[in-house]
Amino acid sequence: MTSSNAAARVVNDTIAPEVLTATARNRQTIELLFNETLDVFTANVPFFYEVNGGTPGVIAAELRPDGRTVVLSLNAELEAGSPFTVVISDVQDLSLNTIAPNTTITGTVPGPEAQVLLIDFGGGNTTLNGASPDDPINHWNNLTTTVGSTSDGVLPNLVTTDNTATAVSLAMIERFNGANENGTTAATLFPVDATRDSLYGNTEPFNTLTNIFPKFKLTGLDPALGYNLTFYASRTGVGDNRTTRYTVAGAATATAELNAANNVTNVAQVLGARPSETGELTISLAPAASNNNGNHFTYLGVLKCNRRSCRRSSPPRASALARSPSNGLAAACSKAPRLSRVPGPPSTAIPPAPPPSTSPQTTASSGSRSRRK
Ligand SMILES: [Ca+2]
Ligand SMILES: [Ca+2]
Ligand SMILES: [Ca+2]
Repeated sequence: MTSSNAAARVVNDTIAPEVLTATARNRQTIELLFNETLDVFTANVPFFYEVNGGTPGVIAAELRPDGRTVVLSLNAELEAGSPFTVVISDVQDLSLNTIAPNTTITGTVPGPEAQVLLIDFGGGNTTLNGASPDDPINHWNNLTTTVGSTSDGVLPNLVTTDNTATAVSLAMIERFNGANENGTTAATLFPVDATRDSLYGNTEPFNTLTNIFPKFKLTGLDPALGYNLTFYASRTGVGDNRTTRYTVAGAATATAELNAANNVTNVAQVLGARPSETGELTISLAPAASNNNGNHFTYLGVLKCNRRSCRRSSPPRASALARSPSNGLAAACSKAPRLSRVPGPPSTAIPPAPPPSTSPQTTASSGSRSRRK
């Protein structure tokens, strides 16, 4: 090979691949992350992986498009909350270096408290258990206009990301106006069918409706636990500010804000929200003070709800309270971990916004403030 052979993609790789992490996506699916691109023919051999000494069995191994992640499918469920071990042999990198024999890595199966709910708010592009950029095996709940444009509709028994039915339901209190399909298709936080659409509210008249302040509640929650709520919304192709303030009311009240205008990567979060004594969290949308849209549109495209352990025997320390004096929910469950994977402003940094103006503001001064939602 000469120095002009710049097209050569693999140059003298003599280092064997290594496994970095093992993550149980649900009780029958383990994801292995390797430190380099693997040879697909060896990576996809189920026989090269052994979980917990062979029980449950590995019935499929699939290298994902990133070339470094292998998804193992098991023939039985792992025990929730328990550690597991994967032993790997004979898997090779692109230069056919073989992983060290009996390479072992461990992980922990999510416990029953690590319940995760994903809700896609929007129109007809519902999110199923299909391809997604972040995790292809998540199961979703879809709130479309059929329920979301009513003030008494219920989406019962939400399923977790591993498709376990729960006692948690979503009950509408005040309707959304309708669905908007103009969200981003470039986000990687959630599947395209979740980010491209949203349900919206408005204050000035739109679609013959005025002062639409959407409001709903999650019921069937555990009053003893804390919940991390992540809000996402995207509305592309606009030049104004369309910030929504999400208010979460349970044992206490907290708010978070997100500007949907041209948003791709940002989220808003309320961490450690404690439900009411009856197990409910009520979530309401209103335009934030910074929202200067002519209709004061508000949006919700995705809601992610992580149930977290919240030890009542460990009351929040004074220092934690002092850091977030305006956020009773976060302070009430200071043990709740942050969702460090996603960017966006933490809710505890956002001061409460003033109540929204329900009267029409001055006439839109620019044609760019279109009458389109
Ligand atoms: Ca290598
Ligand atoms: Ca959707
Ligand atoms: Ca959506």
